[in-house]
Amino acid sequence: MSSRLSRRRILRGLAFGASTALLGCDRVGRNLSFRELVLTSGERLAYRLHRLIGSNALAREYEPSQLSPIFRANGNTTARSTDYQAHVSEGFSNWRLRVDGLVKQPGDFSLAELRSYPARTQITRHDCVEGWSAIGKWTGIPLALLLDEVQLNDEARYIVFHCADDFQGKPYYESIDLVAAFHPQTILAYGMNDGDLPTAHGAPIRLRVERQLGYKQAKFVMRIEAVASLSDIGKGRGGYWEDVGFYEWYAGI
Ligand SMILES: Nc1nc2c(c(=O)[nH]1)N[C@H]1C(S)=C(S)[C@@H](COP(=O)(O)O)O[C@H]1N2
Ligand SMILES: [Mo]
Repeated sequence: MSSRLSRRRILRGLAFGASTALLGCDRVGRNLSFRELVLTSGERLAYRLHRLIGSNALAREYEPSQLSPIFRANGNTTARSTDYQAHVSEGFSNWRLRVDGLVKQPGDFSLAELRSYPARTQITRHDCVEGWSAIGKWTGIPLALLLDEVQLNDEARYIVFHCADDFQGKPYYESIDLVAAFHPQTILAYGMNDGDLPTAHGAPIRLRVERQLGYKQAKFVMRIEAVASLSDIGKGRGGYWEDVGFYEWYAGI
């Protein structure tokens, strides 16, 4: 991330924070310790500022009239694995979301079960680091509801999203801290623009973590894992692109 972008993020973080009361929460407060992460100095500063002054700030939401007529699909637009292709042909009726790791009640959730929870719908702008944005409408289950269901252990610090797709055999994955995980706009979306989430956009579910960049919005999520440290996953940097060394783990906007 260029220092210019980092500075811009910090300024935006300050603007957010100025209008936001400091909200304390024991669970997410613990997450302020990020010493095990290898962050660049600009990233570290942006992370600290966002976390200290704007933890619960909401991303801007838009009106239906502002929806982008075309929302492009980016990165992988399907997963090649035979497992995933079978789920597509079965309409995801036999698909289950595995939720495990540092949780008291690991579980497997069908799409129907995920849809049975109170849903949240939000119209937000997706910003890809490659330089394009689009406004879309997302409907899904707040991640906080699911995490409350499986009950995190005290040691849990990050939530990892394991995806069905890969690049040259390396699976796509992403991770967020607990502040982002329990943020009210963080949802597992099964709906987009009033329809089912299309395959190209990550069916059956994709993460929406609205205050971060596009590559954090994991598509084709198959398994959610609560962990104490990111170091044992992939190359230990918290995501596919982070491991490649292209993008930073903390992608606050
Ligand atoms: N599983 C998976 N998730 C992914 C990607 C991907 O290739 N695979 N690409 C990321 C990137 S870089 C962006 S910009 C968005 C694109 O989401 P969209 O296809 O809905 O536009 O998904 C993100 N999540
Ligand atoms: Mo992206």
